[in-house]
Amino acid sequence: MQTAAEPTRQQLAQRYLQVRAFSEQLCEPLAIEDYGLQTAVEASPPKWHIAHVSWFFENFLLRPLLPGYQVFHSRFDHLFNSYYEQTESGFWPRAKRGLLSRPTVAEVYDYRKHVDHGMQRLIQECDGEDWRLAQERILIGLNHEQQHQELLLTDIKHHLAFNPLRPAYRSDLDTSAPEQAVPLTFTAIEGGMTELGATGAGFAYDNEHPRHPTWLAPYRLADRLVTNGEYLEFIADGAYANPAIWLSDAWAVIRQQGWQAPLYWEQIDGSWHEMTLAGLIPLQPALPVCHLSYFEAEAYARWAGKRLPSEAEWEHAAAQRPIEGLFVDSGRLHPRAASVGELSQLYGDCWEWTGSAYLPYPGYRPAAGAIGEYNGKFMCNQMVLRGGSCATSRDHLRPSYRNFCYPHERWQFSGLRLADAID
Ligand code: AVJ
Ligand code: FE
Repeated sequence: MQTAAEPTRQQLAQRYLQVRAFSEQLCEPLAIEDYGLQTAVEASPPKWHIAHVSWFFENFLLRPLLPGYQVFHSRFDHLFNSYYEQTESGFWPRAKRGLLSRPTVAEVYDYRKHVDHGMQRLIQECDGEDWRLAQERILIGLNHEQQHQELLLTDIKHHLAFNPLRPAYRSDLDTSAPEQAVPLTFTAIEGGMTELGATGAGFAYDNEHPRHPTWLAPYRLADRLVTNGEYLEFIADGAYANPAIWLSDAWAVIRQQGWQAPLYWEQIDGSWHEMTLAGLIPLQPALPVCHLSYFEAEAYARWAGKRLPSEAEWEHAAAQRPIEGLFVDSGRLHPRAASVGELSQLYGDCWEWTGSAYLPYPGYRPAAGAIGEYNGKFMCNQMVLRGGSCATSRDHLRPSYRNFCYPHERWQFSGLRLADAID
């Protein structure tokens, strides 16, 4: 008998097709020339993403679990393994993903078809103990592909913004905003004993486990994200020229990189513009500030007399609320202005930097083998972001979801919400 939580083979096959189709849909606006670009070490070529997500299914499902499976190409495991050390193949250096004209885009789509074919067969034929494992891994593989769908958009934005023509990914996107943001208000939250982490209902990554108790002092969370208009005041106050405002590591990056504003902001004839997936647009003060590093989010919060929420504070507030907001499903691909009400924009729009280091929860154990490298080995020197963005799929998120980035990184759709103590 199937339990409610366990999809049937047919449901899984359908889900697989849906998720795979969305990756291809996201690539439709691309020109062939766009597919191979890598404009930063962390921004991979679209062609690589398309191949890597297929490799993930090939390596973790088809090779170990589908009898008679023939790999599409004997070297693709080397080219499209991202970072898994516990494999025979090793991997091509991340920084050089953009230097490979072959396989061609057409060949990468053929690879994709080959893997899809194998996966359909696996979903029909696999059984017994193998099927248990396969089901688990298919869910990881689908969630993995959804992560790369967000990265596809994030990286395409980076590649197009690098180009002085500032080309649009799609010129038909709605990036409109009201003249003024809703006033900044705060919601008081009681705190006390609470639990953090995945509840066990539905899929979660290993880094959301184990669920564990934690204590929270009473706190306040802003009812919306910090806006471009507010961040402009920070800039106008001379923030980027004032070392007193910044953490030491932040100031070093600011000096070295010459940062003067968030990523994708530029001044044209004295007026601020912002590069978006719809191309370059005048900066709109009511929209959330996006593409900030942790360094900028943390400094802004302190400058504003506030602080970043901890991930426990964020999750405690979010777990009691519906997962509603602006996701990739809307097709806007740019954050929108907040609406009036409590804790607007909690999900979607922009990932929210928290003040929490990305660390294992008490008792966390990564799985054995290469699959255990998925999240666990990154639990050092990164910070947690919560809530998803306008580039995240709605059904990829849950209250316990933990994203993570290095504190200087700002190419993802990352913004901030202020927090404060109750006095
Ligand atoms: C959670 C976005 C930091 O980009 O490495 C993709 C997502 N994990 N493939 C990353 C991920 C494995 C991950 N981030
Ligand atoms: Fe990956």
